[in-house]
Amino acid sequence: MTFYGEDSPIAALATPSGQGALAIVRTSGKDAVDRLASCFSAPRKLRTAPGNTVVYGWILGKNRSRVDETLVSVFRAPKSYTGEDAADISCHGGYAVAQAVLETLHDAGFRDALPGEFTFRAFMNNKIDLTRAESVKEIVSAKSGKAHSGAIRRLSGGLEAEIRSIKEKLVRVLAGAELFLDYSEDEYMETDADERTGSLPDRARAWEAHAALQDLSASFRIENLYQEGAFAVIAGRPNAGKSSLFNRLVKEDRAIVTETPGTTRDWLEAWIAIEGIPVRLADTAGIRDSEDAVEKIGVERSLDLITCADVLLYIVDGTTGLSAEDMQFLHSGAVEGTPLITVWNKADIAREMPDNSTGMVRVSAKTGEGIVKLSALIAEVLLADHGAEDERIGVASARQKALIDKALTYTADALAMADTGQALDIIAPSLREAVNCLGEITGEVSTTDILDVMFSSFCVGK
Ligand SMILES: Nc1nc2c(ncn2[C@@H]2O[C@H](COP(=O)(O)OP(=O)(O)OP(=O)(O)O)[C@@H](O)[C@H]2O)c(=O)[nH]1
Ligand SMILES: [Mg+2]
Repeated sequence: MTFYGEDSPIAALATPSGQGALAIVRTSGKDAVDRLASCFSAPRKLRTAPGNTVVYGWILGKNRSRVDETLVSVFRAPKSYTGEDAADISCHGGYAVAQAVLETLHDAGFRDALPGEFTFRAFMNNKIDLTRAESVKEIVSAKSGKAHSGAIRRLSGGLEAEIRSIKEKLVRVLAGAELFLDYSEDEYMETDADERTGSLPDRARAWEAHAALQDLSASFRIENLYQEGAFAVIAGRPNAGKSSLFNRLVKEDRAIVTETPGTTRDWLEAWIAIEGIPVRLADTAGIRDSEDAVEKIGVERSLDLITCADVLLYIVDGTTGLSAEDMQFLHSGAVEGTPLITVWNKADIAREMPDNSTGMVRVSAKTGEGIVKLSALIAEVLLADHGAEDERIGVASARQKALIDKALTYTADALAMADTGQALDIIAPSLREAVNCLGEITGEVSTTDILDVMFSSFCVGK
C-alpha cells in the first residue's frame, strides 16, 4: 500500500494527457536522478548534473530501445519544488509517448505519485506552509484572472504572514496572561480581588486580533466567489428575450430564438466571466400557465433553478412593459430572498421604463445597448457591499475559513469572559485554542488525517 509521507521515488504526468507539442513527466524522491540515469542515454552526465541544469538525452526502454528524445531538468535537494532530488522530463506531447515514458520509469523503480504528493512533500520538507500548498491547487483550478491573482498572493505568502501576525498577537496576550497567573499564584496570594479575577492584561491587542480574524472570515465569501463562481438565472415571461440575452452574454448563438412564445423548454447553461467573476448563466423556459405537458415541465424547472440562483435576471419585454403576470411573479414567494435585477429588454423598440425603476436596467439583447451596464450591475449585486479591492489578502479554502471562524469564536469567548471579570485561568485555555486553530491553518499543528484528506483532492502531478 502506498501512502503519503515517505521519500520513495515517484513519477507522474504533470501536464494534461492528450495531444500537444510537449508533455512534462515529473519525478522526485530519494535517488530519483540516479534511477532516471539508469534508463537514460547519457547516464553519467545525468548522474553528475548539478541542480538547475538541463540534460539532453533519450529515455531508453526495454533492451535499451529508444522511447523518446527528451530534455531533463535536474534539481538537487533541498533546492527543488519538493525539497528532494527531482527531475522534470520534458518529452513529446501525446498520450502514448507520456505513457511509455511512465512505464519505463516504473521499470526503473518509480511508483505513480498520489494526488498532490509533490506538494505534500514540499510541505513536509518545509518548503511551503499549508496556505501556500492550498494556493497551488487554487492556481491550477482558477477560472478567472481575479481568482488567479488572489491565489498568487497566497502562494507568495501573504495569507501565511497575516495569520502569523494574528497568531503572534494572541500568543503575546496569552503569554501575558500566563505570566500574570504564575506571578500571582507564587507570590501574590494577597493580590486584590480585581487583579485576581481581573481583566485580561493587554486586552487591546486581543481585540486587534479579533478584528483581523473578522476581516479574514469576511473575505471568504468574495475569494470563494472569484474561485468557485456564482449562478445567474435568466427568467421571465415567454418571448421577453431571455434566450436572446443569453446569447448576447455568452457571445455565441447557443439558444434558439424565435418569435413564437414558448420556444425554450429545456434550460441551457454556459460559463461566462463578469468583471473577473466566473458566472454560470442559465437560460430558462418562459414562465406562464400552460396546458402543454412539456412546457409545464419546463416552467417547473425554471422555478427550481430560481431557488438556487445567486442572482436572478428577470427579463421584461419593454415593448409591452410590466404585465400583471410580471408583477404577480415579482411579488411572489418564488423570488423572495434571491437578489434580483429587472432587465427592461428590447430597448431599440421599447417604451420608456417606469419612473420607479431602481434595480432595473434598460438593454437591447438585439443591439447590445446597455449590456455593459447590466454586467456592472450583476457584479455589484454579487459582490454585495464588498468592494473588489485588488490587493486584499483573503481566505479561499473552506478548511481555512472553518479554522478562522473557530479561532474567532475562541477569541470572542475569551474577550467576553474578560469583560465579565472571569479568572485568567479560565480565560487562558480559550486563547490557547485560538492559537492552535491558527497553527493548524499554516500547518504547524497538523495531524496526518487532515493532511491526507487535504492533499488527496489535488490533481496527480502537483
Ligand atoms: N427588437 C428586439 N427584439 C428582440 C430583442 N430581444 C429579443 N427580441 C425578439 O423577441 C423574440 C423572442 O426572443 P427570445 O430570445 O426567443 O425570447 P425568450 O424570452 O427566450 O422566449 P421563450 O423561450 O419563448 O420564453 C424574438 O423574435 C427576438 O428576435 C431586442 O432586444 N430587440
Ligand atoms: Mg427562450
